[in-house]
Amino acid sequence: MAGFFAKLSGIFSGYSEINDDFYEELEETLVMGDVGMEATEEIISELQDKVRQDRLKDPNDCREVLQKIIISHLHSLTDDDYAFERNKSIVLIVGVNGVGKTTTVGKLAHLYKSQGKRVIMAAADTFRAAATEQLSEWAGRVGTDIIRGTEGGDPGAVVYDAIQAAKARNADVLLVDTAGRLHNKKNLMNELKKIGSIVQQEYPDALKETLVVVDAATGQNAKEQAKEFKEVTDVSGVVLTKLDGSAKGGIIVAIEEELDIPVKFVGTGEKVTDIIKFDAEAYAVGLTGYDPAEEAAKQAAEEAERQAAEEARKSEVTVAVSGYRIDENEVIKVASEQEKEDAFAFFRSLRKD
Ligand SMILES: Nc1nc2c(ncn2[C@@H]2O[C@H](COP(=O)(O)OP(=O)(O)OP(=O)(O)O)[C@@H](O)[C@H]2O)c(=O)[nH]1
Ligand SMILES: [Mg+2]
Repeated sequence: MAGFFAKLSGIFSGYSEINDDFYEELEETLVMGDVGMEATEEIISELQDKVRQDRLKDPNDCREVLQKIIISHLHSLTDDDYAFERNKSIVLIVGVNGVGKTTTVGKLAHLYKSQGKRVIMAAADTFRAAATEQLSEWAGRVGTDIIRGTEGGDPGAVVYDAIQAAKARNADVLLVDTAGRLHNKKNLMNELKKIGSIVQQEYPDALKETLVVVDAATGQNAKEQAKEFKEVTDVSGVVLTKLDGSAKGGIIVAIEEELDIPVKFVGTGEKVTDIIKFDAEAYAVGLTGYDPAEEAAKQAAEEAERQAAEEARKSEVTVAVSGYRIDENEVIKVASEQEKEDAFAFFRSLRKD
């Protein structure tokens, strides 16, 4: 990730004026960072408008503007977007193979369990050998119940059983791990539709959240995958995994801009605690290097320094004034023998003129 973030936030100090080269490098960096052509062009054009309008001259002044523009291209997530966390809910974790679905189930289970919620996992990836084992390991590690099916069995049946268990055990959150690969894509999508209708039928009073997991390292493919899932299921959010190892990360803007799905979680590593809720402001701050909190702290520090300098200057003035005080007694009192002689010599010489 450092690649894109460091590069973008470093551009501003590399130019002494806002010129075509500056815009070009900015554009290239955004595109290379996976922001995508569409969003990049809009962002640059909005920046140019604002620069013209406010007659900005210093590239550094673009940081704040760009930060705000980026935020405006992202969803501002509210509590409503995470309503499933506060209500009885079923969370379907979907995505193609290897993106980090099972790991995300483990991380979310840990997160909610640590908040005192009753969590149940459903191992609905019955297709891949060892998938259920992998989820069972997570369940053991986190300390949650897990509903398992048989390998090659019907994922719909697992979801059905899990819903009955969730009702019987009064679970707060039911997390469903699904397969990333079936015999073909059509099968996969059909399976998800089937799971969706079982949920609708069996658990209508639970809030349904469908999170599509995509891997940051796959760039534009991540966006395409999210799009395909959006077409067949009610995707309510994206989990972007492996942002820790990615030199990019602009795909968040592309997904939100082009697909209009909010990124709700970001995977930041392989550990159970390596998941964060996405925050548009923190993201834009990281990207542009313009940090209002840091800026305020810097200004406060500068003001304190200025005041200290002012105090120092005042006391210097006092010294200077007292040093030149036209008070012979005072001068005599503070001056050394030599200085006294010099003063006398001076006044003597004046007298001679
Ligand atoms: N660095 C990093 N690795 C991650 C993250 N999330 C998942 N992984 C790793 O990605 C690999 C695949 O994760 P899984 O959770 O098995 O992915 P999956 O989508 O369930 O895969 P299938 O079940 O095969 O479809 C594992 O090695 C995880 O440790 C993340 O946020 N950061
Ligand atoms: Mg899996």
